[in-house]
Amino acid sequence: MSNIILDKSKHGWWKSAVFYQIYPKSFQDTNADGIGDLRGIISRLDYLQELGIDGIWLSPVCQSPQVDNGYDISDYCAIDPMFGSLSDMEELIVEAEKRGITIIMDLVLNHCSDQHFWFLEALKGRDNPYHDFFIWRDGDGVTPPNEMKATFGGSAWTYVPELGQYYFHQFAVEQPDLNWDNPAMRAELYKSIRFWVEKGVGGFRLDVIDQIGKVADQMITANGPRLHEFLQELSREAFPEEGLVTVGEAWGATVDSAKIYSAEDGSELSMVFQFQHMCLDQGPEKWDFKPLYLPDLKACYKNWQQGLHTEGWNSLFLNNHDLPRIVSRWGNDCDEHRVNSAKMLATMAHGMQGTPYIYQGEELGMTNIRLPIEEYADIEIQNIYRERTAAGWHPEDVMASIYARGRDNARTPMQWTAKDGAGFTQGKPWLPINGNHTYINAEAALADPDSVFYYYKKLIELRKSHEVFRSGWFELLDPDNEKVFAYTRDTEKEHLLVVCNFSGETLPFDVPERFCGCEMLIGNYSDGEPGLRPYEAAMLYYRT
Ligand code: TEU
Ligand code: CA
Repeated sequence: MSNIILDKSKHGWWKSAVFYQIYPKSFQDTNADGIGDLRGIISRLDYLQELGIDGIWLSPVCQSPQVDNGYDISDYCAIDPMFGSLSDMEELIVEAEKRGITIIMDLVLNHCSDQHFWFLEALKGRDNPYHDFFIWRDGDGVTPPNEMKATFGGSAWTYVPELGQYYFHQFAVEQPDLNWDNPAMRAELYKSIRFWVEKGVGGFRLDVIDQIGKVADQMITANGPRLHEFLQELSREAFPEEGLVTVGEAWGATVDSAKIYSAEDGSELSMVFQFQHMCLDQGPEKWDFKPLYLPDLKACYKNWQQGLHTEGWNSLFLNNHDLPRIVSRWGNDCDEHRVNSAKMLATMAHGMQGTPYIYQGEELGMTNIRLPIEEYADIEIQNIYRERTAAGWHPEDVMASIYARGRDNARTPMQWTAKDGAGFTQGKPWLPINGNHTYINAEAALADPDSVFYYYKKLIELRKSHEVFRSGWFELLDPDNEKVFAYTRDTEKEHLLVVCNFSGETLPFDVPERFCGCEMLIGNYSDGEPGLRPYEAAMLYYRT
């Protein structure tokens, strides 16, 4: 079956699309330096076309000292030489387009790198024109302006003795926050966005976009008072084209604010990444994790599915480069259940309303990894290990948190083959490759008609050929059931039932009468036995 190619000039085309996230450092290396690169992505476009995706969200490839793997940009209009050249990027855009794939770049607009020309200038003096591109407060180097903490540990204020001032940073010390209250700064950002639009980029993912309106003095990070004003200006100045797709990362989004972000008039963004479902199995901090209570997840989805229906647009994701692998988190990554639980989770997510995002390796059922602390590369992991052990935590407990929640779980190299280097590199990979690449890899998946890969391919095809996925109304069945997640989607003409067993047990399940005996669109067990077997998932469908 050849892929259905969407008309991408029209507002809203993304409602029928499925995107795929590439974390370039870990996708495909072509020059044996152990780091993925743009030519590597070009060489794998046929694979992505086979999967059937419409667009690639490419994590940052701009010039960067790589303190936070490219989320610390030192030049918004240059490609980091580690990834290749500007002409490689241009070739990627053209080659992807030939295969019906749009490139979506990652914009990091809340902060930049401390090596950016703007910051280097800002350090030269209070009168420098770039000084006000950042957020400064006078101080003595002993007591920071307030108690705010940075996400990657320590105070959110770092002192510069030469200036007698602190600068504000919500993330690492090397990621100074940009001052959005300065219109000259905003205008510079818009210019660099236009640079990429003119190169043919089809859209953007906007890093921590809900934090650009921060008010450092009032300790406000997300959802600042000028946030929506800034977003509307950004949209007017940088994204005037109808067909550009924009997705904002917004940990602080609620159903109500998502309606504003994704308003149908296109005044802000196409959609947001909201994280309420991703926070259900953690304590007040992400490192303090607890088991998922399935009724909470179901209630959360119900709230979003019904809340945004016809009033906004959501994204659907279970993984990204900051999150642990979903099959290890909510599925079961032991050999017996890995494949079925990976398919079950995909069924749950892809049956809903919104635009699905698949994170590299998710379509293979890639799993979490456990490494000794010194082998982790992530700045967040290293910092939390240092902070918690210094505060008296037992190292084993800290490691347990890192195994469960650490970002490097998602960042180990893509597993292409069973060979040494996993077909990812011929050199030494920048982060260890998961040992299970000997049997979890793309080559094996492509040779097995029952693989997780082909299951995702089919889910993508179904979304494109059945309107109900795009517009059907969501109803939750059996909300208190702790092991089964079942819901329906209905349009006037089309009716869909999605059933997912989140447990390793065989359970009874009564198919609602109207779905009895109707077509099974997809399922992870091939025969039609009654009852729900371990991690069984199915979609039943009829038309009226
Ligand atoms: O992440 C935003 C964010 O707050 C968290 O996901 C963060 O990465 C961390 O896991 C919280 O514990 C975005 C990017 O996706 C992330 O990779 C960057 O490190 C971060 O912004 C800073 O740019
Ligand atoms: Ca390389």
